[in-house]
Amino acid sequence: MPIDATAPYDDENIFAKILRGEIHCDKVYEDEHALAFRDIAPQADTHVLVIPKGRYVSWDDFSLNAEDAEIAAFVRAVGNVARQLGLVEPGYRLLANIGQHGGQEVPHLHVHLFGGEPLGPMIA
Ligand code: IU
Repeated sequence: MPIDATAPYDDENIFAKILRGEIHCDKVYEDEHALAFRDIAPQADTHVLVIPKGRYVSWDDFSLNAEDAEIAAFVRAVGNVARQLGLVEPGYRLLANIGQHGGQEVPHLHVHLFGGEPLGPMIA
């Protein structure tokens, strides 16, 4: 059931629990502002989720309410993950689902990073 991108932050969502260390994840990257881990249901050879450590429901919430420095740090972290995984050449894909029409299921902002194989025209 897709979530409402403007809902208040739910501290019991699964990614909040992963950030608190209450639930295990297959971590590939972590810095002060972001965590990246492998998706449990991968849709490509490499499928990683990159999340900010701050309490943001969606891209809408993040872009409205995060400090500029936090936004910059998150964008850098996404790039760092791709470089660390060796995906820059031959390339990769980023995707963020936002709210109902975007099909967002988990109410903590996450960017999907797909790669490791030639990707079709679109992966949702
Ligand atoms: P979405 O953009 O909110 O639709 O994507 C949520 C993703 O989170 C989806 O690809 C799930 O497979 C993934 N995921 C996960 O990696 N670990 C979990 O415990 C749960 C979902 I729940």
